[in-house]
Amino acid sequence: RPNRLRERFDAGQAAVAGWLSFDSQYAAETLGHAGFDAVVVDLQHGPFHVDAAIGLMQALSATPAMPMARSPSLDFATINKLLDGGAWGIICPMIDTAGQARELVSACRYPPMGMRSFGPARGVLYGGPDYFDKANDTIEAWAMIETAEGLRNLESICAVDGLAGVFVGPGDLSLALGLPPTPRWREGPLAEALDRILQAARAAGKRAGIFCTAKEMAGDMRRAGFDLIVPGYDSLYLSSAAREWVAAAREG
Ligand code: 3PY
Ligand code: MG
Repeated sequence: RPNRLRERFDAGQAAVAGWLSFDSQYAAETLGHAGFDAVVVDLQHGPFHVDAAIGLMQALSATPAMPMARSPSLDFATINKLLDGGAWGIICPMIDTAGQARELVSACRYPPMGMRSFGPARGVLYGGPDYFDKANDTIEAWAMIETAEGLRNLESICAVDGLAGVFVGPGDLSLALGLPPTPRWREGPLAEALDRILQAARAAGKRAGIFCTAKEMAGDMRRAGFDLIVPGYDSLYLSSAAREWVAAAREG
């Protein structure tokens, strides 16, 4: 399977990922065919658990987009099940310390580099017979920076060996900075934090990703140099398009 994130990164481009919080294989397939390099199945805020996530990743496997998952938390068992279920990368919320980032990397890697248990289930069906040989190198572990403690420990988190990158949750990060959760990314404390995160990731040779709640934010973040851009999410795509259609029908 082509690793679309790596292809983008190697070409010096940003990767663009979709975000799935609907427990719908049809929605997963629809997003998977929309042009994204990857689609992230969100087990933290999406209203479903691992069993449903496997079906969503199966649906994504039938599309050009790489299946990824946001784990509900830093939980070894759940992360292992998601990887065995075919996730090509894990984005883990609320990483506060380098120790937690090391736990995340360890859960994503087979010994001797980590503690992942062998039993790749549909990972091998999706990834192919060389899954074991390639998994430690190609599976991406991303630590979310979105807490006050995570921001304090940013440099040591970025230094963790094997971490693919840091991924910003701007809603929680805004709360951590004492701001309302709707991100104001262009100026003020959030803008300063984003700049700091980007610089710290660069200095450590890591990638930086960010969840964007507006189209303008996605473009700004790509131009700022973020490597992995998540422009919006399924329910936002649906509600914003629906509003436009309603307006067109009433006023167009
Ligand atoms: C945040 O903005 O806090 C996120 O975790 C994005 O889903
Ligand atoms: Mg968050």
